[in-house]
Amino acid sequence: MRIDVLTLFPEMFAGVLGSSILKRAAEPITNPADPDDVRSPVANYHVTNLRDYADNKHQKVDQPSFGGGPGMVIQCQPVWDAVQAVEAMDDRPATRILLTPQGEPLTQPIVEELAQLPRLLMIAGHYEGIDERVIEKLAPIREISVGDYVLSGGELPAMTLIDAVVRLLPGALGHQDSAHQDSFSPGAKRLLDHPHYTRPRTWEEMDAPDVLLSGNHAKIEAWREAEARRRTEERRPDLLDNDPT
Ligand code: 9WO
Repeated sequence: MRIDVLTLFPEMFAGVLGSSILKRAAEPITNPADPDDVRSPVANYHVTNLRDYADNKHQKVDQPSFGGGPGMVIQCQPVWDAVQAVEAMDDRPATRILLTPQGEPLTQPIVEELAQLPRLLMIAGHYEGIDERVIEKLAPIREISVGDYVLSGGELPAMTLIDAVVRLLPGALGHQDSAHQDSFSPGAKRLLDHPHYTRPRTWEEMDAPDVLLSGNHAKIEAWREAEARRRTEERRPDLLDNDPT
């Protein structure tokens, strides 16, 4: 999958895209048994500065809002030109996504849907937002929100979406199956996760549950399922509504 991001703050992305699973997903896949067997990364990231597409020598891309009010609005032209230029860099059709509090709420089923696509192009607004006319002209474009709060820009939501999608790509994760056992994954019955424990068995006079050390895997699975259900009922009963399972 190719992932493009258009932003006024490209420097925000280096740490996130250069760490952990997102970093590993962008590295070539090598086969220790056959050093000649080198495959393409499962993901490629291309972060573009919208200022590179300003049409003036000051690289200015924003103007005061028509109608007044505080703050600046990103102009249509740099956004439109950047999308055209970046889309032409690769043959695969890009699904356009705008990160905005006005978008559809992001859920795990949407993440799974996006993970099937060959290419995502994310636009992160900043300041007061982007001129509505270019959003209209970019149709079809998916407007997505990662939560009901206002941030200073769409960059952190773009990184959130990249993280959620890339960890699902085949080969991106250490353990191939673990992504599909997660809370909210379709096969996982939309429960919260069960609690986790590790060594030492006793810490500060608190014992890990005996069942987890019993070696009885059927019993362990049943305990985890019951704990997941109990925590979901207690903390997020909304997730169980209309769900007969
Ligand atoms: C500011 C504002 C102030 C009062 C009432 C509503 C308001 N909405 C906004 C607003 O949307 N500001 C944006 C800041 C402009 C464009 C980028 N910004 C942004 C994106 N903030 N938060 C997001 C975002 C994106 C996706 N998911 C959650 C939040």
